[in-house]
Amino acid sequence: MADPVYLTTPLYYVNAAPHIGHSYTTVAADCLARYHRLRGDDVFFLTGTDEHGEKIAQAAAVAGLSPKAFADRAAATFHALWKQLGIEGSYTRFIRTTDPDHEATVKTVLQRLKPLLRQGTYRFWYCVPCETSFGLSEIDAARPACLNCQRPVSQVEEEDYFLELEPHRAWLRDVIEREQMRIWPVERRNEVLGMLAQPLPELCITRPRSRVPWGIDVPFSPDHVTYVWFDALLNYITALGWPDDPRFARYWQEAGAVHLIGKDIIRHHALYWPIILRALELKPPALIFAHGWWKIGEQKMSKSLGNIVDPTVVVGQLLKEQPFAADIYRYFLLREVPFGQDGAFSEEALMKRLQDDLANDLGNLVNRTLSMIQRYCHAQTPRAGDAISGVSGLSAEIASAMERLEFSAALEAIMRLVTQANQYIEQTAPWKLAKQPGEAKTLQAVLGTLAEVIRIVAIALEPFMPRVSASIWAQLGLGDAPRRLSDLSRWPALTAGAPIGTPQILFPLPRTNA
Ligand code: ME8
Repeated sequence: MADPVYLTTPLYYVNAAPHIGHSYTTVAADCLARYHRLRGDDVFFLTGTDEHGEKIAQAAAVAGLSPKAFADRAAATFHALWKQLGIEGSYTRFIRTTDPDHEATVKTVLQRLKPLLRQGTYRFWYCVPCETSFGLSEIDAARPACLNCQRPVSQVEEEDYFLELEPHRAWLRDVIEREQMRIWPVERRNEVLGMLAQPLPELCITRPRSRVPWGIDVPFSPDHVTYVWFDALLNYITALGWPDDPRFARYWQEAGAVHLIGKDIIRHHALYWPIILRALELKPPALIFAHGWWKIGEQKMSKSLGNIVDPTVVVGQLLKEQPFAADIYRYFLLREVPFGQDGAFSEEALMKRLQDDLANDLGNLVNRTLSMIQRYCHAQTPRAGDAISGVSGLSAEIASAMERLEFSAALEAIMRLVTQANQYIEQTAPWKLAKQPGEAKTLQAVLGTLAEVIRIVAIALEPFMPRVSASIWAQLGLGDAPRRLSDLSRWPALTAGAPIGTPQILFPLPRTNA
């Protein structure tokens, strides 16, 4: 039976349209989900939207809509983007925190945890854009600014319910140190261990309805709604039908959750979340990967800062001449910056990847090979000769990179094989062989070898560029045959004599006179 895998993205706030940062986490999660499926694993891939809280209520008021109507519209924007990027249909569920099953889960959890909660007065600084509170002593009252985003914070005093975190500090440190809950990359793990070196303040998990009316009801207090972060984190178990659905046992307990997030929300995922789970007698996630930030200049790209690049503009306008625009964008995101580090987005960097890696290397390899098979082999797959040197290690290299979520390293390995195959074309010069009647067999073997390399590249690229992969597959004449990771190390695998499909230019570039 296939191994279960549970992968999640954050639930994005619906206060504004998604930008590159949001697409980054979801593209990465989709890539990982597709990789596991290619391996034959049984994947539950979850994404969705976070729809309660002050900042959504404020944004809805500005738009002149009810919070729910506003959230409906925003959730549709996320759906549309995932469709454009080839992700719709890959996720198992798109959860919204306003979904009835989620609201029911939150209320059940609150009832269960009630004996652990303390009611009291809460005085704090609050940053609405970050939906995050800070202790009174944490912020300089003379210049009250958010520790996260540096925007103004306001002081609040109210009656709320609290969950104690401090009694959990010792075991949580232990669980992280023993790698029972892995935090990657190591800089983020160290950051969390640093947080755990200090006493942990209580977590306030409610808001007075009088101040924040847009939230999930607290079943034992009509005057309160649930704090948006407490609500949102629970989505990860709602989606699996906690507590009784067999999917919960399979994907949470057996597989162990893999949460992909940005480093901005590491505290919520690596401190609050495992503690809430422990209070419910559930095990912590298996892995939290907190990737870096896409920046514009020195600043984090952020909806509330307004310095965003819209993925639909990149795909729909910058790359509008490209038949595989979304895949080019996916390739850029995953290849340009090692997962875990910060990166800068620029149009020049995107275009350079398109020109160098994709058009000149990958596109050229596929098109030259298939055109030559058409011309010299009656459009029939020739029998391959020996594999070129880069083939044998590829499968292990990809496995080891993907195990560590090093997407850029996996792509680098694939593109190295592409470069080698192009060099092989130059060395063997099939167009010369074609002019020498005595070399007909060699010509067939060379083109057969290249066809096998392209087959391997198409499989390996599936998680990263699913539509390009499908096109190469069709051009090889492989139609509906499944792509499987285990076939990466088969040589040869193509049926000699079978017809190829119609060659198509993958990445057409305008001709330059240079
Ligand atoms: O925090 N670079 O939602 P959010 C890279 N609702 N990734 C970025 C990014 C950037 N500049 N900006 C955003 C929330 N992201 C909560 C989450 S989860 C139960 C609740 C990505 O809309 C990254 O994944 O602010 C980051 O963690 C997430 O979007 C924050 O999205």
